[in-house]
Amino acid sequence: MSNAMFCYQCQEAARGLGCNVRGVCGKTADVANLQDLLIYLMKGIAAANIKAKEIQQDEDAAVEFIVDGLFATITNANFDRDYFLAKIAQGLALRDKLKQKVQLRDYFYKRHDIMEWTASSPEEMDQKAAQVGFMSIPDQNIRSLKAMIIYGLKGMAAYYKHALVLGYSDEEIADFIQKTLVATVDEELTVEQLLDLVMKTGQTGVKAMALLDKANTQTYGHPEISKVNLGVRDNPAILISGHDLKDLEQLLEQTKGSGVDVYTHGEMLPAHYYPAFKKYDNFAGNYGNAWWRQDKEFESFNGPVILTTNCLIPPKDSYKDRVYAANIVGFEGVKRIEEKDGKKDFSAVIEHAKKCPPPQALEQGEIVGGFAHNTVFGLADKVVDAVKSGAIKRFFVMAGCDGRMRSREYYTEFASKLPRDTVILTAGCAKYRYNKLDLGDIGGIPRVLDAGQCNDRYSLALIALKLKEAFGLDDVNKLPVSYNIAWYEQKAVIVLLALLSLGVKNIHLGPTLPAFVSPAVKDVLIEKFGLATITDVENDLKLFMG
Ligand code: FSO
Ligand code: SF4
Repeated sequence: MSNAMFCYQCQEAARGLGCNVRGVCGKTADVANLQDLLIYLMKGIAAANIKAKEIQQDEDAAVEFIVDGLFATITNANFDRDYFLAKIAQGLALRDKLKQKVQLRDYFYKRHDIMEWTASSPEEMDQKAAQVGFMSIPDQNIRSLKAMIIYGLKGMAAYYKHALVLGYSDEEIADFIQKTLVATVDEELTVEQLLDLVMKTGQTGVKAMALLDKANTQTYGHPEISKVNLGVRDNPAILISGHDLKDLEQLLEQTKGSGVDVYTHGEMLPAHYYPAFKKYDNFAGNYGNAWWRQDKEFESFNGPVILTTNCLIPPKDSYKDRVYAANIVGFEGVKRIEEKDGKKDFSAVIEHAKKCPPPQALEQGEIVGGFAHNTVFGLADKVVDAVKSGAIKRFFVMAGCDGRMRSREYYTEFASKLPRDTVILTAGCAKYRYNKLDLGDIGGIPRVLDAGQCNDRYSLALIALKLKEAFGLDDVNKLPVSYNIAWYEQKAVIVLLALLSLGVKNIHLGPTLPAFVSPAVKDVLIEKFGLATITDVENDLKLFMG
C-alpha cells in the first residue's frame, strides 16, 4: 500500500483500516502528515521540558504548546496547513530553547532524532512529516498500543485544555501527558508494558475529567433540569458550536442588549443547563443537530457561526464567509478570532450578524436536559426506589459521539425499541440519535437523561458509582447498567480507557471497533474486559436484557 498519509484515529477510517490518500473527514495528506510531525516534535519538547523541570527551569509554555498541539490534531478540529506549519516552526524554537537549558545534563533522549531533527522551510517539514507517522513502527501490535496511548492523550489534552481555560491546572496530569508522549518513542517497551501504560492513561483520564467537571461546575454552577427551545425567533443571530463554555460566556456578555440572539449548535446544547447562562435574555435556544449535519444547518441558519472546537467539517463556499474559528479549530480561509489578554473580541461577528436575516426554523418545541451528577444525586432516592420496585429494570449508558455513517441509525432504532422500563444515560453528541424521540418517563424520571457534552461523561461514571453505593454492591459490574457506546473521535478513546481503568466490563463499542486496535490487542481487550461491538438491534436487545 503506497501511502500519501496514514491516519486511523477515528471511527471513519477508510475501509475500517485507515485513510491513506485523503481523510474521509476531509483532511488532506499534507495536513495529516504535518499533524504527525507536530506530535513527533512535541515528544522532543516534552523530553527537554521534563529534564528542565529537574533544575526548576521547565516552562509552562511547553505544557500549553503540547496540550494545544494534541487538541489541534483531534479529528475535525483543524484542517489548516498554515496553522501546522507555524506551530511546527514555533515548536522547534521552543524545543531548542529548552535543549539549551539542559545542554550540560545527560538524559536518555539527548541524542535521539526527536531532539536533533530540524527543518527551516515548509518543504523540509513536509519531507520529514512523511517519515514520522505510525507506519514508522513496524510491529502492528506495538503500533496499535502506542496509537491507543497517543489518541488517549489527545482526548485527555482536550479535557485538560478546557479546564486550563477556566484557570484549573494539575501538575500530575501535565507531567503524565509529557512523560507518556516521550515513552512512546521507547523501542524497548514490551506489549505488557504498553498495556500497563494504556491503563495508566485511562486512570489519568479520570483525573482530567474530574478536573474539568470541577472547573465547569465551580465556574458556571451545577447543571439543572432545563427545557431548551428548538425553534427560532425573529432576530438576527449567531450560532455557536463546539465545547468551549468560556467562548460562549464571552459571546453572551458581548451580545447582551445588542438585538442579536445566540443559539447553540451540536455539542454546545448543554450550555443551556448551566445556571450562569440563564440570565441572558438573548440566549435563544438550540438550532439543529449533531456536527455532521452542519453543512445543511449552517446554510439555513443565515447568520454567522462560531466554531470553538471540533467537530468542524470542511465548510461549503455558500456559507464559508459566515464561519469564524474562535479556538482550536481552523480551516484555510476561515476567519479567526484571536485571544488578546485573555479576552476574545466578537464585535466583528456581532456586526456581521446584524446584516444577516434571522434563522430559518428547522423545528419547533423543546427538549429537556441537565441530568449531570448533581441533579441525578438529588433524584437518587427516587431512582433507587424505582429500581427496587421494578419500575426501572435497566440503565443503558449510550454516551458518545454521533457521525454520518448510515450504520448509526442503529442507535435510533435501539433507543426506540428499548423496553419501557429502561432508562438511557447519555452525554456527548450521540444523543442526537434519540433525544428528540418521545420516549416518555418513568414516574417523572425521563427515559433519556442527558448529562451534557462529551466533556461531561465523567458524570455518568459518578452516577454509576453512586448507584453502586446506594445498592451496597462491591462491584460496579453488578449494577443493572449496560454500556452501548457510540464512538467517533479521540475524546471517546480516553473515555473508553477511563471506564476500563475504573473496572467497567462488557462495554459495547460501535458502530465499529477502532481500526487502530490490532487483532491481537482486540483479543486482549475481549478477554480482559469483555469489550464487544454491536450486531443488530434485535440481537443486542436480547443480549442486554438477558
Ligand atoms: Fe461530538 Fe465531535 Fe463531543 Fe467529539 S462534536 S464527536 S467526542 O468531536 O466532541 O461529542
Ligand atoms: Fe481518516 Fe478519521 Fe484520520 Fe480523518 S481523522 S484522516 S477520517 S482516520
